Amino acid sequence: MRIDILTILPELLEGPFSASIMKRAQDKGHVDIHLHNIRDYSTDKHKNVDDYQYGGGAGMVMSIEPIVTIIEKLQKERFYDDVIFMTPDGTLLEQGVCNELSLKKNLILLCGHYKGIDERIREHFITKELSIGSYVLSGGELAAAVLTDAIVRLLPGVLNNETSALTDSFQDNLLSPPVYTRPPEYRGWKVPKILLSGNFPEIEKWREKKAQERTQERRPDLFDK
Ligand code: 6GU
Repeated sequence: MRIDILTILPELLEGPFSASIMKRAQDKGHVDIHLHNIRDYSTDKHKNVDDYQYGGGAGMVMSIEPIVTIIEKLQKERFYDDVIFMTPDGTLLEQGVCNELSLKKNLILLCGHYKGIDERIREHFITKELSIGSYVLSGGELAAAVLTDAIVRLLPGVLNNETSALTDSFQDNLLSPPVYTRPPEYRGWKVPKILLSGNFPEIEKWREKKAQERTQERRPDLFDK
């Protein structure tokens, strides 16, 4: 899979992809992540990438030209399944969307900033708009990092059996049950006896019950699904 991220702050995205699972996924060739600095495509003499909005009002708007230049350059090189705009007014990101996107071959993620992007970019190039939650971030970069991480960990070969994405919270609309490791007792706080019993069918039942209780308590919206 290939992911091209269009941003005015590429340095914000270098960190999240240079460690742990995301780094290994790239090193092993499961994903190819390319960062593009929108400013490099500005033809403005000051390398501006934003401008005042027509009709007046506070807040700058990201200009159409540099963004269209990169998108069209990339689309000439290969077919893109989706051109995704990261914006707080997009569709709320959920596991199902991540699962679907993990099956695609090439994606473009555009990180929004300022008051937004010239609406004509959305009309003519954007195929999906995604938000990562009901709060406002300074820009779409961290959201793009979240989306990329959520997709990449689903790619075959990225996780091993032990960390398999199939047992993640949300894959079955259930939160994970509590987990414990050694020691069996710490300051008098004991690990539930059942987990030390070696009775695996009973342990599985216990985990299922705890997962259901936790989901009902914390995320009744998921439980109803
Ligand atoms: Cl995708 N962008 C911004 N700027 N804020 C957000 C968001 C995206 N998702 C939630 N808040």
